[in-house]
Amino acid sequence: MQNTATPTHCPYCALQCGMNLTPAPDGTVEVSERTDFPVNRGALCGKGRTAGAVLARNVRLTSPLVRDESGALVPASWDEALDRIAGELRRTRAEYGPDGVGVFGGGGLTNEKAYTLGKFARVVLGTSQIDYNGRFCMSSAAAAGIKAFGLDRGLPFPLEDIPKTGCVILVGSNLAETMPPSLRFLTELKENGGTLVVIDPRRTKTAEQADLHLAPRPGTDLALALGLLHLVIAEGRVDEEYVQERTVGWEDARAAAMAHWPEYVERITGVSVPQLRETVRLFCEPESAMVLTARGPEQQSKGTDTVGAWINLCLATGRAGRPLSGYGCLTGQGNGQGGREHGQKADQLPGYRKLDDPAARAHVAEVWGVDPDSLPGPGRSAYELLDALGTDIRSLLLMASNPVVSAPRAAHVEERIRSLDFLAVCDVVLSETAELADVVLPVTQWAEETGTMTSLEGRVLLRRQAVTPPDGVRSDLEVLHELAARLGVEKGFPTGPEEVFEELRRASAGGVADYSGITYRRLVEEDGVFWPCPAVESSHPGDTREQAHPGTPRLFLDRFATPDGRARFVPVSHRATAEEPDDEYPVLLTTGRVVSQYQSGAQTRRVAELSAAAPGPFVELHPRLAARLGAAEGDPVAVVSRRGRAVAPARITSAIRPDTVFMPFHWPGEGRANSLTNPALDPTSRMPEFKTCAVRLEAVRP
Ligand SMILES: Nc1nc2c(c(=O)[nH]1)N[C@H]1C(S)=C(S)[C@@H](COP(=O)(O)OP(=O)(O)OC[C@H]3O[C@@H](n4cnc5c(=O)[nH]c(N)nc54)[C@H](O)[C@@H]3O)O[C@H]1N2
Ligand SMILES: Nc1nc2c(c(=O)[nH]1)N[C@H]1C(S)=C(S)[C@@H](COP(=O)(O)OP(=O)(O)OC[C@H]3O[C@@H](n4cnc5c(=O)[nH]c(N)nc54)[C@H](O)[C@@H]3O)O[C@H]1N2
Ligand code: SF4
Ligand SMILES: [Mo]
Repeated sequence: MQNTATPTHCPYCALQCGMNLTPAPDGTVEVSERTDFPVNRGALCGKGRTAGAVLARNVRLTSPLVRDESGALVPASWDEALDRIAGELRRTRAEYGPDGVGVFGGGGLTNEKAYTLGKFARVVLGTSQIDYNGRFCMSSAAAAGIKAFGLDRGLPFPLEDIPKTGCVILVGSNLAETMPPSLRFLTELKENGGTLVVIDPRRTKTAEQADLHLAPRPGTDLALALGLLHLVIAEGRVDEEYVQERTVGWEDARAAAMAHWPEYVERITGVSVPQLRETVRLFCEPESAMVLTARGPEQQSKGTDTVGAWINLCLATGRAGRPLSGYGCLTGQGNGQGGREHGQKADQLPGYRKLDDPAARAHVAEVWGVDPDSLPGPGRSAYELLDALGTDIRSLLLMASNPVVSAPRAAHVEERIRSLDFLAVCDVVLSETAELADVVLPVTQWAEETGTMTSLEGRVLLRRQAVTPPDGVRSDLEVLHELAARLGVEKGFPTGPEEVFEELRRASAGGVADYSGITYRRLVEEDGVFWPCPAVESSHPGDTREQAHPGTPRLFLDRFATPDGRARFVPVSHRATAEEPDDEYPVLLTTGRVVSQYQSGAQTRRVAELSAAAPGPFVELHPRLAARLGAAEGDPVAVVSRRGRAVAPARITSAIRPDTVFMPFHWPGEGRANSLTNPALDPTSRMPEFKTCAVRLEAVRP
């Protein structure tokens, strides 16, 4: 590698900030600002700035590890490790059939890896049992978007549109901590005279920026959105012409909203009627407005209906598919968007095709050179898959997730993982889940390899290699190539990312997420390309040049992606959370993130600067709750749910509702928030209810 700066993107979240990397003598990189990328214009959060630390040899894995007879994980050769995995997977398949082998992927994987993992599961293993951690992330918003618009892409417009709209309602997003450089778009919105409404049970750093902050009881966003729609109707603010021309299903949605009187909604949510009215006024008065949701309203057992209710509000007021208006979901992981488009999801084939659609199967099977009938059907969702480990699923190949920390009801999931006959994990560090594996493969990461990522804007980006990986490390693509060969499939698993992307282009062609017009060269020249981007042939006879489709930064301006081009209202009604507080468990627990840790913390807990800033878990609680408990700031507090118990120091603040406590989920061990969480699933998206469960608090005497 040359000693010059490589322009590329961050390893972490869906903002995919641009950054420049210069190789350092110790094998890491120096991260410097890259001002030309329009999303972050040089700004980075602390995680991005310190990302180079995870490349250090003493932090990352550099040798395969195999569990020996004494039960210890010991260094082994690549051949030994790969042979062991192939042998175990073959044995499981022989004994239990193809569905005895499971595959679990991640939204941090590049498009090339996610695509290849899905193909590997269906073509080499023949298993239907594949899903990924994105199920825990944005699946509810995705399901609601598909129902209403016929297509799911995080934001239907670029972030740069946000400052130009009239009002933004931000529902359950703490982007000041989860995507700090994006706060600029909200600051500019306000400078331009637009208003910001933030809906969060906590007065977060993001909520502090709001013109209006609503603090509903966790798990009541569905009722809240219905109450707002009721007021829109009652105040005569429905855009009748738009509803007539561009939507179907209004009458049923209208009737459902009319049953949600503002006073009733106030009782459910704790948000007062005047606040509801003020929200409607701020949202409806300007010419354009947006609703953006994140994990707050989505990670609920009614997340799909909840997002549907917010979309209904946008449709009734004519605020979707028009310039500077729309509904968007702030996707979370680096490739949370692309990771859900190319086939690592249980029900999906590349190009956002459905696995149970015969035409989709035929198209993809042709690209893959296999018989369509050989492709398995849809499998289980992420939590259901983890729950089946050790019973139906006997061996698991896991890539880019750390469910021992991040899955709901984690003690149970950990026990299921331990009960497997065989576990193989590909990771860059020895995560808590990798610690339980029979074989751990050390793979290249981010700056050590090239691949494409699709950001929350639907912008496909090229993340470029900047340093040479350490000896002893191979890429996920090489791993899948080697395993395929050992399992008898010699062809179809190339190791070069661009070669994989070329195949992905063909596999996605004609699908909803069509990448066929995108090339690596374009990605470099154009700062990314927004999908759909079909390959357009020249219309001039005799001219064989491919005429480039410009990509699609803004969706739905002419029509929605439904067969008739109209958006669909979904009739939804309020319902309770899966676990309402009672005498035994009287308090609500909600969970989420802090700025200096990422996800299960596998990467960021290994970065000294980040661990100093956010050294461990805590329980955020209101002074009134703390007083009742007799807990002072920093005292250990036990939080107990029907699933388990976690202990962490109290952080006392009046910024949270008195009926709710909050815990970040970045840590394993005693303070693991997911020891408590409820795996109740949304019936459509199969999203677990990370954002509410009933708990009780106990003082812990030292
Ligand atoms: N620092 C950091 N940044 C990250 C990540 C990280 O782990 N750390 N992860 C990335 C990923 S994968 C994701 S998905 C995104 C997530 O990004 P966000 O969705 O912004 O993150 P969360 O903290 O999970 O939840 C957001 C807010 O929802 C609120 N909330 C809780 N319950 C409810 C509720 O019932 N209703 C409403 N309206 N709000 C509620 C919480 O108080 C919290 O402030 O962040 C990405 N960026
Ligand atoms: N209580 C609670 N739990 C939650 C949430 C919540 O809000 N509350 N949020 C949920 C959400 S939104 C998400 S997205 C999940 C995320 O939770 P996880 O799925 O656990 O995600 P990460 O911690 O990012 O784990 C990624 C792992 O992959 C490794 N890795 C990174 N890059 C690569 C690569 O290229 N190849 C391979 N093979 N490995 C790689 C990392 O080192 C790390 O060990 O957590 C969910 N869990
Ligand atoms: S906001 Fe996200 S993409 Fe940007 S530097 Fe931070 S972690 Fe990286
Ligand atoms: Mo996520």
